[in-house]
Amino acid sequence: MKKKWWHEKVAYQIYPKSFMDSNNDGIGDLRGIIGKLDYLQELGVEIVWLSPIYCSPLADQGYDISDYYNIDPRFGTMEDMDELIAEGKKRGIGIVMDLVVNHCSDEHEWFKKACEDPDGQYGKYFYIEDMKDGKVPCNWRSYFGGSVWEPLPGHPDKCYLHLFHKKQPDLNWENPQLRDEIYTMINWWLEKGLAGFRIDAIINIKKALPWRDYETDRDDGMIKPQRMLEDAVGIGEFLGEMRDRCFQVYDAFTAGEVFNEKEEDFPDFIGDNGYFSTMYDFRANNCGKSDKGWYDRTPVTPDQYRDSCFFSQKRAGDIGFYSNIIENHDEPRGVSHYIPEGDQNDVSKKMLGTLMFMLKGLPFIYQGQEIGMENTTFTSIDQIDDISTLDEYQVALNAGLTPEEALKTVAAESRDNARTPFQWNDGVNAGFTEGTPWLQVNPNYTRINLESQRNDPDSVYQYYRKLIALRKDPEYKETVVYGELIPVWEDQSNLMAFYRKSEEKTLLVIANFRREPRTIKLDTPYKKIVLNNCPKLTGTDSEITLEGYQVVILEV
Ligand code: TEU
Ligand code: CA
Repeated sequence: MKKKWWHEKVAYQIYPKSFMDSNNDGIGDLRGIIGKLDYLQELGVEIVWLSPIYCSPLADQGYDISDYYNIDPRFGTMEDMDELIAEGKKRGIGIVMDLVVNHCSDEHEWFKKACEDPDGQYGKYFYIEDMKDGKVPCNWRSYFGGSVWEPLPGHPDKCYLHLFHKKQPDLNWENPQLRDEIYTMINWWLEKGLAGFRIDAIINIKKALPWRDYETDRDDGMIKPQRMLEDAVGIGEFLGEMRDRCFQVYDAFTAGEVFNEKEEDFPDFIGDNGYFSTMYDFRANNCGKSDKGWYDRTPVTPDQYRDSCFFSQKRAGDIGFYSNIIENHDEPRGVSHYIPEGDQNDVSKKMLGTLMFMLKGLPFIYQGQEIGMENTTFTSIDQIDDISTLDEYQVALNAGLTPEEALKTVAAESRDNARTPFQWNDGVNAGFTEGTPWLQVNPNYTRINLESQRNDPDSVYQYYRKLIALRKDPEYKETVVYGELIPVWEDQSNLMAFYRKSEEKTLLVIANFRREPRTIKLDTPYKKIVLNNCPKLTGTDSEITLEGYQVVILEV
């Protein structure tokens, strides 16, 4: 594996709508982010990905772009963006934008023109088909529910494809002219000095053609798009082209949001000269998911968590770097999701953080994770804004759950859990805005907020700073960043332990992933405690007793 400029860094995801509101309209914005750059520098992150801020009707919170070349006025101006890039650079922070090119918005000029003239140039930018006897071309279900086909406005005899929401028409990557448009746009942004892109839902750009029905997986007669992806071949031609014509030219950092890639293609994605620099490891997040919907999801056990992480680690091996996460804007908060109720506290939060940071790969913090933000409470479906959650609520009702049960299941999984405003302090609206926040602040902000943690050496925040500092520490850097990962004691339930081994050093990470204490006999005595999420470590240098959710990094 070739060493890359970004390997040693720590990355951070900002969800702009919920980070910091500078003008009190209730919506986070670019000036809000600029005002918090010093904070991000203090934390120690050097790559910052912004979820989309382009012009958008915000049907899917900006993942429906109506103009790739402009900033949505709710988020700010192009001058603000240029300033953010420049101010970031001064602080050693590279700004990464979201690249959403599987689809655009139905309010994009291209789509409007396609509706005007489906047989013209812009009609070919999309997938537009004739209805045959009122029937759509195939039985695929959109990721957000319902058919992937929607009647084309103004042309009731035609329909267009949308794998996501009907306000997100899929772009036709088979059309070289469309691909040219996209590459020009990417390079226009890179030319501005962006560090790179996070690349949205990218596996979906290659469809299995011609359209065909598959065997249904629910009572609705439809089938999830993932089935079609199994049959789609040739995505590499598009991704290789995009790399060569855009990313490679600028040595840009790219993080792919890749699901459902083919096993044998993995090295092509993130190996040396891969399509992307890195891709997210979603294996643990996907544990317990059900084809039936969120309501049928089962909780992730500590052993499943560990096995998922180790599986991915083995897969990435010496090929490339995964980006490791416990949560993002599409997931519930990691601590609420992976730690049983009653055990969600500073100790278990620090444990999850330590495991994430000590896996091989690029640690990617999601905003608020560093202060231990948790899932919020939803007492009514009206408090939920997210289209995916609203769809899953309907799916749960259709399956026969009562409204109360349906709300309970989707509240635990809702993407809005991660999208509540950042909790800066215990003042009005957690210091996020003086206006009315677009999504309610988590009521626990008086207890969990940055201000109360900033000067507390034992806080989750200060612990994350230590994790980040360890990754940069000249003494440990080589081992933490590049050391081989060797799992140990995998036969012990609720224990996640592994060595990180370089030529100079060996570190041993041991996490007691349960409430009860446990005693562990080490293979060799340890020399030093490098990090500990509890005040002390009981035992001797070769036999230690860990408290519930205690994690230690030992030098052996
Ligand atoms: O997500 C793509 C995706 O496939 C999953 O995240 C999933 O469909 C979704 O979370 C269902 O709840 C990306 C973005 O991260 C997400 O926010 C967007 O909604 C989606 O693409 C469409 O652009
Ligand atoms: Ca604002």
